[in-house]
Amino acid sequence: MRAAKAAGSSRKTPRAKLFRIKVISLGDQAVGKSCLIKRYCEEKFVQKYVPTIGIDYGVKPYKLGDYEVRVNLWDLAGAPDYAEVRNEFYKDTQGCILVYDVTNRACFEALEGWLKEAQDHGAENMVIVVAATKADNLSRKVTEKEGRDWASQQGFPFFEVSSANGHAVRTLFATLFARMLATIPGIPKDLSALAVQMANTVREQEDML
Ligand SMILES: Nc1nc2c(ncn2[C@@H]2O[C@H](COP(=O)(O)OP(=O)(O)O)[C@@H](O)[C@H]2O)c(=O)[nH]1
Ligand SMILES: [Mg+2]
Repeated sequence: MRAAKAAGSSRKTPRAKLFRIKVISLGDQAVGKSCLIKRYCEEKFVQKYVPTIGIDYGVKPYKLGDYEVRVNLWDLAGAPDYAEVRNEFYKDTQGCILVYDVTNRACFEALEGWLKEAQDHGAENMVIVVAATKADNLSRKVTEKEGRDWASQQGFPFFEVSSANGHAVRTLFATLFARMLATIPGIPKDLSALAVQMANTVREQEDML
């Protein structure tokens, strides 16, 4: 009796089944890649620009039903001299955020080049979304329609976001993760269904703000 009780009390609740997914961000320097990751992972925003040297990294675990999904986010330095570092970090990547800043036309035009680089590194295996950052800033040089049209020509979801006030950041990530979990081999069907549900809930919550 006592033995059975001891055995029972030492039994831990079963661990959530863990899945790791990897996301990278691509885009010109200073478009707001690190801030987007920081906003999502830490719910923080820093005004001061600290250029990424090589790599910036964020991790965000979240629970979906009986599963835990651990997202590893890599902000790859935009400077061309970091090409070697970027090559290494394309490996095993299942998701990619193409980032431009709505206040800077050149970085919007640079998206083609970034997409080409991603394609050269196996983008056919990646889920890609487009993030138009700094939507809070009034000195805009790229209209929402231009961004949306470009993304839809490529077949990518599009989000205007602000890391400064958090606008649409959670929706972007939840949508990206739902798409990734629907395509990564070996992901259980119920987990991908939960991710879609979560993306819909987050979108509804953010739409109401
Ligand atoms: N107003 C505004 N500024 C932003 C936003 N996101 C980033 N920034 C600013 O843009 C600069 C570059 O951001 P950072 O994330 O380091 O760019 P990265 O080089 O692409 O990683 C920083 O000074 C940020 O404070 C945003 O959503 N709104
Ligand atoms: Mg950075």
